Amino acid sequence: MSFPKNFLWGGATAANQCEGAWNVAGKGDSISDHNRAGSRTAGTRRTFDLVIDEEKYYYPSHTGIDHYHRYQEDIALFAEMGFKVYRLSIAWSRIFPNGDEETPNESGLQFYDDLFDELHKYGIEPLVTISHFELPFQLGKRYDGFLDQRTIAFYERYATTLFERYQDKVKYWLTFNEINFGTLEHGKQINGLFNREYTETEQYQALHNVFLASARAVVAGHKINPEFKIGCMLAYITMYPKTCRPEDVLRTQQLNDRLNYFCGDVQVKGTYPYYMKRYFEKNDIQLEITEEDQALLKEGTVDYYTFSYYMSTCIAANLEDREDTTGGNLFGGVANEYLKASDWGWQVDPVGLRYTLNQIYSRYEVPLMVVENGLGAFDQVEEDGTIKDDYRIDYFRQHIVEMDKAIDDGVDLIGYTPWGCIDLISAGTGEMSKRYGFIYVDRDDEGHGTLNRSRKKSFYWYQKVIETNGENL
Ligand code: BGP
Repeated sequence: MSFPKNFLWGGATAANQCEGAWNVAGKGDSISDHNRAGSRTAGTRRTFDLVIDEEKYYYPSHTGIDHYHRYQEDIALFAEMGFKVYRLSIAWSRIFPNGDEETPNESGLQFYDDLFDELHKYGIEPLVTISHFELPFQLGKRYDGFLDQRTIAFYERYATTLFERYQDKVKYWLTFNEINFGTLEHGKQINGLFNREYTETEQYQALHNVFLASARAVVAGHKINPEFKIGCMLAYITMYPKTCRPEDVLRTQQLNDRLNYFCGDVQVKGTYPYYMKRYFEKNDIQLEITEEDQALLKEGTVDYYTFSYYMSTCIAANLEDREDTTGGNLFGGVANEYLKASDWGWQVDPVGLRYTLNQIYSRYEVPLMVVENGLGAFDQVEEDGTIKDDYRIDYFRQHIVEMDKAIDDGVDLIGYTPWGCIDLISAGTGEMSKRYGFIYVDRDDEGHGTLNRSRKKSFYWYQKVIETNGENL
């Protein structure tokens, strides 16, 4: 086994999918509180069907799994599994309820202070996503989110507030979750674009402002504490050519550049890559990128690279330019006949993880972390209360084997935080029944249930994995 001694084993969640307590202690509403997620399609379910509705609140983030009130119990369970690290996000609207206030909300800050203390009690290192799909709703409403440059300053104030407050409690930070979703037609809402129709120019301008916000945070964070490790986070959907026809291979390269590489290139290398400049020219996308912006991007490059990995997809030459993503895999593409899919159509590809780790590392040569990976599945509670999720154990075992091989290949992989280590609300479907956890939460899609926690079979399995540093799979 090649896992280094200090390898960061753990798990990951996001505030809006688990905390609940959506309007408690001064919290404002966020875009996730207005997100009508998850329309169903035959047999499978759609994901990231983000529709923001101004008037109504759809998303079950209101109660989540009530982690806000039960975090002590949950952290005790993480500790029992032996977590070295716990990836969580801070709800921006707990700290700045509308996003544009001058002073932060003290009770919001206090909540995370207590949570970090609880983690440190067990020697668990927090890994904090500063913004995970939950822009304060008013920033979208009043400013069109990141399309307005003022939002960059609001984000910087928010990030700086966190850095100052938690400088002795948090070392690992991520500026934005799955930042490359902002390149997708159906992903622009995460940057606060939901008031009207937006042009592609506006969409990329908003994303540019997100890059600037991230860079400003990196610069500010390093000033506050030079020990901080501040990273980027991308949704990486590995792409293979459908056939070895050169046209398919070329098309794969083009889409892979734009959807997988682009944001990482900006955040790790600090410059816009040539292929995007050409894409903008060809599509009449005119962005305002000043010399100052360019200098800032260079200065604010990240310390490490993290990504979510759930699936790979296949690309054929005749696919449209902006993908139709309503099929199984999130970035579109066609099915891979050699792989099986989850119940939600995501094609499971453990070997692809080794390939991906090598691909990313050869490009950047900075430390990598897999901060999301996992199998969304329907779990069955037996009469005696046990949950025998062998399918989940199989999934993780295969992925961990491939991570091990990637480390052996020479990749500097420093940690692994499986997604939804405790069952939570799915971002894509807005439901509970797409479960990822080692810990079961008694709650159904309609919001019924005791919210009691219980250990699945995979809980004990992962505990052994961590205890033996990946030896006992
Ligand atoms: C990622 C998001 C997470 C998480 C995960 C699983 O894209 O960063 O928030 O939800 O996907 O997706 P889903 O919940 O749709 O199964």
